[in-house]
Amino acid sequence: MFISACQNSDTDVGIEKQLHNLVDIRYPGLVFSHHNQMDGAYYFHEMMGAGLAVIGVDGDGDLDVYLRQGSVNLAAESRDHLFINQWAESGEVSFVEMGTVFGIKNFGYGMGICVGDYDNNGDSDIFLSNLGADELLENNNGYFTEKPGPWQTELWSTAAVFFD
Ligand SMILES: [Ca+2]
Ligand SMILES: [Ca+2]
Ligand SMILES: [Ca+2]
Repeated sequence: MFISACQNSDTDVGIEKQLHNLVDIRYPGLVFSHHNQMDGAYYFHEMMGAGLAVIGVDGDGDLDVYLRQGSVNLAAESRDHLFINQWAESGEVSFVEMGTVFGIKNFGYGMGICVGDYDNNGDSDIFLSNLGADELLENNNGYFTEKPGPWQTELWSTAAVFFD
């Protein structure tokens, strides 16, 4: 994870420069590699990144991280990853990948993600946009189940948003 910070300095030629520093912030357990499943055919979607969401999935007050994966490979490392923050439990920010424990089964080629309480019951639900059928994951006491609906069409979606 990279955080960009700005500082004003270096006025050696009378022009104030803005220096941008990238700070590498690493937390234990938050390790992820995005796979685009490229095979030499140079498909357009292979050059696109994938979305992420910072979301409190388990209601313990610390923020967890959901990362999309760009592959339809069924291997575990090629699926979406849900990293559960251990801050509330241990007092230290560290993460454990627990996607399957929370019901995350995504096998689609991931593009975007948005989070909102679509059913207005107080917990955060997830919408996944894919190259192919999109997915609405309803939060049921911290366990996500896929809801069927018209979003399950074989179209290509990228960004998504819940709004009122
Ligand atoms: Ca949490
Ligand atoms: Ca936690
Ligand atoms: Ca909800």
